[in-house]
Parts: sequence; structure tokens; C-alpha cells
Amino acid sequence: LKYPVQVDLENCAKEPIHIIGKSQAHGVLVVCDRTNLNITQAGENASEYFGIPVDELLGKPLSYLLKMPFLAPGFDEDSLPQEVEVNRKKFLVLAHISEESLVLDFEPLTQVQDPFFFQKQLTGILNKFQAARSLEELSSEAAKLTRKMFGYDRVMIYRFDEEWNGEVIAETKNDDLESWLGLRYPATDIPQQSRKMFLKHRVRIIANVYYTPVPLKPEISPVTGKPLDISRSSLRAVSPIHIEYLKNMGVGASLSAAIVVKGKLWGLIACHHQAEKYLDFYQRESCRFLAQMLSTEITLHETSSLLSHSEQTESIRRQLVAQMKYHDNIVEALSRDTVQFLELLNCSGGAIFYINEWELNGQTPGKEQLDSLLNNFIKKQSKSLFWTRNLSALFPEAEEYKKTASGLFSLKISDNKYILWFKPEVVQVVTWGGNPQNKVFYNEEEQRLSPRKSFEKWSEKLTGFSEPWHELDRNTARALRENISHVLLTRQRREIEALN
Ligand code: BLA
Repeated sequence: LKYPVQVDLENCAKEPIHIIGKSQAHGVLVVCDRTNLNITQAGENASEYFGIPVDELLGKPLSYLLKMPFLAPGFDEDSLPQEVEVNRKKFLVLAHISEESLVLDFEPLTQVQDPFFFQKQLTGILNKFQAARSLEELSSEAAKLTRKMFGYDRVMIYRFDEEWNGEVIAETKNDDLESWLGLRYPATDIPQQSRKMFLKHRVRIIANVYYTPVPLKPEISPVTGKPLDISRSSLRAVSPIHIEYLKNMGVGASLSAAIVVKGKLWGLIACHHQAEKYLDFYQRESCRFLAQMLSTEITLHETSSLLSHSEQTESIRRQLVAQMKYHDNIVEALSRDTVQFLELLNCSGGAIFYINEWELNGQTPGKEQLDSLLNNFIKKQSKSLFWTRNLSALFPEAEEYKKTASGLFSLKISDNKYILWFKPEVVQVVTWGGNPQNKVFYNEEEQRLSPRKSFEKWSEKLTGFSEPWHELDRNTARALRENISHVLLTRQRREIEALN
């Protein structure tokens, strides 16, 4: 059978890009047995760069190519890249260990740059970052600085959402390019194994999308009998699907740098160039450092907005607790005094179900609708906290009242006591870079998946969604439940004592 039964995006996530067995063409891969430094594998472009055919190199000691004492067995991975000369050409050698092998990336040394170029800019960069008052300003500043320093045609700050779809949240570009600011891209465009590598290796260039991939010879490591993991090599060849993707986008070269916030891949600095473009090791390090500074600033922004948010809700909760001590009736305390339970979460309505009664506040569905929502949906959830921003997708009956309650947050206090919060529908037009329903098709000629051909803007009206709930809402709700349970328990105890 020639055709797969279905075009399966799972395949994307399974593509083994770490053992691709090929390099990009702007340098040479040389691999040694780490115990004796004999050359075991090399890129077929060795003859082009070194003037020595691969077959002549294989089996020779590394000293045949390099007279460099820094690469003794037991070499230290932290050592800086070294300048070397082979065939009267200068290279920078980046070395690392992969399993039983020492992997050397030979990158030709081109122009000599001012080694302090980046250091000179540092203070300026930090000042600009620290002056930014919002995430938008910060992202936009980062895009501008990156473009100024490295000269790509388009620089974007690309941010992931909870489902790993992404959005271009800042952009700076050549005037002749169409703007992609605000566009979304589906999660499958950057599959998980690629995201995982970014978390580790942070910066990656594709120097020329129109390159011819250079095979490693032999393909299988003679040391381990397995394909060599070259995920750490700066020269690792690119997945053919991604190459096709970039060609379809009209991109000739790219640079991507990871933005990592609290240990998680938050986004990318994504750069495109129409022509080919190579950044040397020192420039890539500068870019990595810039991305790190940006990551730190974003973390600071997020932490401080989280702090002020949590201070606000804490003071509301403390007031609610005070009110519960004052009132005999808990429902009254939560919903009819100065501060109301509604204010605890950002919402437009709320309901308390207490024994058999509903207490409604703000914009809510009707009591009969709530009876059904509680009995036929909320009570069926296994956890005592439940939240969604798209209730009607999970409970079709909620379509009737999606305008007031597309967002639901429910808190179970006990079997006959619940508190619900509602958020209204916010109709949103989301514009994708290309129709996300046509992410891939089966390419008969290549006998593999191909990415979509068109990145033409494709708008979609999202209905039945509210604004998302905040990550702090869960803690707030849990704390409120503790408070209520405590008050109820204290009262019960007092009543029992009074009876005795
Ligand atoms: C990799 N896809 C990537 C990368 C980016 C994108 C940034 C990492 C690039 C790198 O390693 O340098 C996607 N680039 C984008 C997006 C924008 C952009 C969204 O500029 C928006 C402006 N890609 C697909 C499909 C598959 C796929 C359908 O569209 C799978 C079938 C795969 N993308 C894919 C793979 C990689 C990738 C396998 C890793 C490439 C590699 O490291 O070899």
C-alpha cells in the first residue's frame, strides 16, 4: 500500500529530527570515538572544506586533521570553541560529547567581528528592557533590538498559548513584507520534539533553506551501531517538512531563540531573512544572551502582576471571612454584605447553591437552567474544582445561555453546597496564518507529509468562548472553601456544645 490510511499529524511529532544523519552545508561535522579520538564519521563535504575526502579521514586519529592539544580524550565540554586552521582555511571548532562520540562542528571563520560588540550594547539593552511598562512594549523592544543587532528582514516575538498554538505578539520588518502581527499558528507547526530541543539548546539557525543536506558517512555510528544523536550540533540538518514550510512562506534563512519562563518554553524570538544568512558562534551566543535577558524581564513582569492580583483577592477573601463571622447566615455573608463572593474571581455573575436554594448575583442563567447544569453536568465532574471558558462545547444545553455563561468556574463545598462563577461570551475573530484545517496533506511525489502551501490570512469567528480564567483562581477558590468549611464546622461544634 502506497498511501497511508489517513494523513496523521501525530507523524510530525514522531519525526526523529535528533538522528537525522545529515548536516547543513555551511560547515563540516566530524565525529570521533571519545575514548581514543579516532575519526569514526564525517560529513561528505569534508573534501570541499578540508581538501581531504571523507574516506581518507575515517579511521585516522583526529591529529591527522588537527594538531590541537585541547581535544585530548576526557576533554572538558565547557571549554570554549577553538580557532583552528585546516587546508589553510580558518575554522571555529565547537565540540561536544554525544553518547560514545566526540562531535565537532567545524564552522568557517568568516569576517572578524568586534568581539566586544555585544558587551558594548548590554547596558543599552538592559535599560530599554527595564523601561518597558508592559509586555507589549517589552516584546516590541526585543524585536527591534534583535533586528538592529543581527539584521534579519523580519523579527517576531512568537508566544505559545496553553495548547501550544502560537501568536505573533510583536514584529518588526522590512517595509516590503506583509505584516504578520497578531496572526496565530497551530501547535503542529512546531511539534513537541522541536519545542523540547529549544528548551535545551535555545538558539538555532537555518543558514540557507535552499541548501543541499550533507550526509554523514557512515550514517550509523560504528561505535554504538546506532544512528548518532546530533541534537546538540549547531550544524544539524533540518526536517524536510520544515524546509518546505519555510519555502512556502518565502523564507530563505531563519534564526529562532527560545524564550523560557519558569522552566517552560514561553515563546520564540523568530527571525526570517529572504536571502541566505549565517550567524557565527559569537553572534548566536549574543542572541542567546539577549533571549535570556528577555526571558528574565518577562518573568519579572508576570511575577509582579501575579503578586498584585493575589494581594487584591487576598484582601477580598479576608473581608468575606470577616463577614461570615458576623452573619449567622453564610449565604447572606457571602452575597449580601459590603464585599461579595463575585468579586473574588473576575466574572460577571455568580450563584450559590446552599442546601436546596439558589442565591443569584449579577448576570446568571435562570434557576431552572442552573438546576439542570448542576445535576446533569457539574455533579458529574470528578473533581471539586471545575472550570471552562467554552461551556456549551461540553454541555450543549448551555448554548441557550452562552451570552451570560460561556465561562463557568464551579467550586464544590459539600454534596449540597456549591458556588459558581460565570463569565460572558466574548466573540473573537481569530486570524490564522493559513487555514489551520489544512495543516498538512500527503505528498505523493515525496511519499511523506507536506505542510500547507498557503499562509494566506484565514479568519475564524470564535463564539461560545469567554475570557480565560486566571491561574490564581484555583488557589483562591480552594482557600475560600477552607474558610467556609472552617466556619461551618465551628458552628456545628458550638451547636453540639450548646445541646449538651
Ligand atoms: C520547526 N516550525 C519549526 C520551527 C518554527 C516553526 C519556528 C523551529 C525552527 C528551527 O528549528 O529553527 C514554525 N515559524 C514557525 C511559525 C512561524 C515561523 C509558526 O516563523 C510563524 C510566523 N511543521 C508543520 C507541520 C509539521 C511541521 C505540519 O507545519 C509536521 C508534519 C514540522 N516544524 C516541523 C518540524 C520542525 C519544525 C519537524 C523541526 C525542524 C528541525 O529542527 O529540524
